[in-house]
Amino acid sequence: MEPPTDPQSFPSDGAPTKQPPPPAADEGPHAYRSFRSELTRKDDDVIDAQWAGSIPAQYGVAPRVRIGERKWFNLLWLIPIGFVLLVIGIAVAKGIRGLPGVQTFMAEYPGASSRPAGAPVGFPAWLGWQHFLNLFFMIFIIRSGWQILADHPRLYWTRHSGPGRNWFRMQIPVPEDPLYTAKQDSITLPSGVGLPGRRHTIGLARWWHLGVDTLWLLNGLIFYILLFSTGQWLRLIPLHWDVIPNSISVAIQYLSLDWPVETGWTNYNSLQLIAYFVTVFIAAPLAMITGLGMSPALSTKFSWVSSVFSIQVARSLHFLVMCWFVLFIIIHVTLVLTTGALNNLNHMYASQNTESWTGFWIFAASMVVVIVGWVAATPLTYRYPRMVQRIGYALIGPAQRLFEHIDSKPGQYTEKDISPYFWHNGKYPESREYQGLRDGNFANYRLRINGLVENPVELDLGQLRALPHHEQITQHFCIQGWSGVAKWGGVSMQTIMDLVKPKPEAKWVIFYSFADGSDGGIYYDAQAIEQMHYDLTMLAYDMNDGALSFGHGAPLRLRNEVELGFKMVKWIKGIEFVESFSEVGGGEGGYNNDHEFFGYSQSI
Ligand SMILES: Nc1nc2c(c(=O)[nH]1)N[C@H]1C(S)=C(S)[C@@H](COP(=O)(O)O)O[C@H]1N2
Ligand SMILES: [Mo]
Repeated sequence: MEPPTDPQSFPSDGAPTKQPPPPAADEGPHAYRSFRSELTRKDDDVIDAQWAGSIPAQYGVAPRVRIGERKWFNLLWLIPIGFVLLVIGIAVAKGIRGLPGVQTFMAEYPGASSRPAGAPVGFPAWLGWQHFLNLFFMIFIIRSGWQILADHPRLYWTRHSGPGRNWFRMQIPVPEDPLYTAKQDSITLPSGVGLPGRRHTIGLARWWHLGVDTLWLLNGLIFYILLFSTGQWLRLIPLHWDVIPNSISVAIQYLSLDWPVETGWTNYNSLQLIAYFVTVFIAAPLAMITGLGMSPALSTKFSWVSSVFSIQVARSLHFLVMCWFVLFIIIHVTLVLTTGALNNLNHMYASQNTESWTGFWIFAASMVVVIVGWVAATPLTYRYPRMVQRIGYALIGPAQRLFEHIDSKPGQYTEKDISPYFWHNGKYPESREYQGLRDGNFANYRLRINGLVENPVELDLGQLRALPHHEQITQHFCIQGWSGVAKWGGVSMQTIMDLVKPKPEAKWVIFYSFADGSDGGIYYDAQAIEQMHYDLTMLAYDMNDGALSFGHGAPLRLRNEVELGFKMVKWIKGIEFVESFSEVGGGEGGYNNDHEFFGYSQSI
């Protein structure tokens, strides 16, 4: 096909649509004009009632788990059930403890493996510091994690995250409305629980989560290094099979309310040892691995892993790891405070094995820091969201940037992997201009591609369809956590680049939508030009072998499979090549970045 050089050479067929405003005299033909003037900055960088288009609070339902096909178990029942089980456990333990067989067993296995040769006694100061930092970081990680979960309050074991497939939900069943969006599905958490707290603050929650994760992992790495270089690891890893009978013995002692003598200074009891081992060496690494398992860039790169271990398996496991940590914290704190609190607090907070109050006061001071951090985090985020975004990016950016250059191969999915249900998301176009085009079956649609290119063009759908056809079956990763596989048909961005010939100074590609974003002003997103050359970056006009539907972005949307869904602009009206996105819109690299503090690139 001859590349159309004169943008005016494709006259409209005269259907009644609202014409774009005539070009200003100094801007030349409208094909050369930018859509930048239709963008808005965020008025005020604070979070208040106007947040996310004044999204109203919406409380979900108490968490519940699916049993069988359609029965749901309300997890609040675990509270009375747990209590009854505890009472029964105590009765059973008290009953059997006097039995001769049990007594012989407990005499043989008093509750701890012998202290490994060479294992140090006591706790060094660094351990106390790391213990505190770990706790401090985890508060923000867990709270922001809950906020992220609340943005799509459902969990699945399959990548096809459709209605009825969730095994866990904190939301009513998905309504019938075919255009119901994942954003509508998000819920509000009770105040003080989620971080930052308001409904749909996932952008900021992610900076907290990923930013503090970086610090937590760094702390953990130092912990591992020190553990292994000081011999402390000997106290934290079960080295003999007798930990199993010993831990059963300890469980009987706890449950029968005749507790084992606390010996943590020299040697943990076996149940304690197993709990610490699981937390340090299984749960913590699993938290990181399952976290990374949700990354679009890594999932398309390591397709052999993600084909089995899908984003939803990762997300569900990530949630269960959180449950383990929360349960651990509750039991651990209870036991620390009930098995000789002063002595225990001295161990971890004052590195001494005495009954003095020193450890208690250091602990109390550390709790003040924790409480202040807990209480201040939300108001601080509401007042300085841009700062949270910047600091979060400074912390996680270096790791995230490693994954931005992943040009994945097609072929991970086939027709049989296509999801029966694909969530809708975002704000639908409402403009008369778009409505007119849609009424005319997009006959008057023109895609305007300009900016720093040698050959600006306007293409109608016929011309787009005449370009070499590109097809791919890929998985969508929404920042909110849902996913779905679809087959996309259209034009590779490489083909578009060959046609328009970007100038060397073009570094970013802006995609403009017909639709407004939630705060007004049109939706747009900036994409790194490097990613526009990738195999899996395309403009789609077809989805699952039919023309792209209204809800999914008709007539044209972007697919860029190394990034999260919000970057894939739907209802595209224009593409502009620029040197830097800082002069476009609010200057942050996209609508969600300007208005909801997302990042300009989100490969994880
Ligand atoms: N114009 C526009 N494009 C958009 C959005 C939007 O709000 N407006 N939402 C984005 C988000 S958050 C996602 S997850 C995907 C959803 O695409 P889908 O509705 O086809 O699933 O579109 C993206 N593109
Ligand atoms: Mo999304």
